[in-house]
Amino acid sequence: MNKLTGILATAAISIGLTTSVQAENWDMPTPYSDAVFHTANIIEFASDVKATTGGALEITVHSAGSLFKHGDIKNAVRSRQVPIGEFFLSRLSNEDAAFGLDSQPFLATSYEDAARLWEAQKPVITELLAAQNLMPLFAVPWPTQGLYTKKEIKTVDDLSGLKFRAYNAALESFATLAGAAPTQVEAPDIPQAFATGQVEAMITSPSTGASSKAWDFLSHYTPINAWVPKNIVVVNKQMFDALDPEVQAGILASAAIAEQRGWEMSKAEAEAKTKVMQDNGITVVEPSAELLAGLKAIGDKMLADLQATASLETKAIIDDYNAN
Ligand code: PCA
Repeated sequence: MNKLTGILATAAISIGLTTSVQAENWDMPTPYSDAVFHTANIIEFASDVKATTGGALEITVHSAGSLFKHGDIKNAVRSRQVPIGEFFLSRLSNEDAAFGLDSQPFLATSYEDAARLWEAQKPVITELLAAQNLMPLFAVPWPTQGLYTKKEIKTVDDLSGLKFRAYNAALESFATLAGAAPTQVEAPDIPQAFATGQVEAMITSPSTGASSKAWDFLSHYTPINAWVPKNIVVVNKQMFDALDPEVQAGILASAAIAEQRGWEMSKAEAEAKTKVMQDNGITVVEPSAELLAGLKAIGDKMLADLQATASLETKAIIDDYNAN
């Protein structure tokens, strides 16, 4: 028995699987396609929940924005249209800058940084979400974010005027400050947006580069390693609180395992998916010192702007993170 099966078996025994419970079914909307490791991790989470709750709770995953559009998932959970869902955490930065810190350029750029930042963010985010009757279950990072273009980018000036795909407000500001013209496009719509000329450059992970087959529509990847953003899975607190304590324990045990497994999957992806892109003909270019300096200057400006308006709690996250 491996460690994971052991933990699950212990959880299953501790909740007394012999008692017959009325099985409950939960629909779970997620934004990304089945080809994405986050979705694979969530499908395993759902199967772990079934095991740890002795079949008392079954979660049906609806991927790629098929049940609710990405932008509607949080409110669907909040309003109890669904009990559970996944979304890109920094999308909530318009509610509070605390949610967006993992997308602040060059604040946390490695998995170690990202783990420390999540530790610092978690208590504040938990409280902010609780005020909306939401509870975080687990958060998993994407690999570091790199630059995708149709030509080599040597300096920030080379980005000037490019139609740029964005996925949140921070990336939109970053692109604007770099002189590019951002447009919001959801991940499953990337190939179409490039094919129709709506966009011609983007910043995202090697995972999304590979799952959207970036080689079909661009030629260069520059690993600027600018930030490590996370997806979060949240549950409606009222619906969670209404469950039997044993079922709650099964969900929490499965969530802890999913978080650990997700971070490992993400680490494995970074290199593997960069290779997939290379194998498909994309040129991987190490960023020039000049490009990095220019992008970091934009990050500095964004951080100063963020700190000028952030709440005391959010500023404390940054101080905590920088102190450790
Ligand atoms: N992929 C997602 C979010 C961050 C990432 O690496 C996307 O591009 O939408």
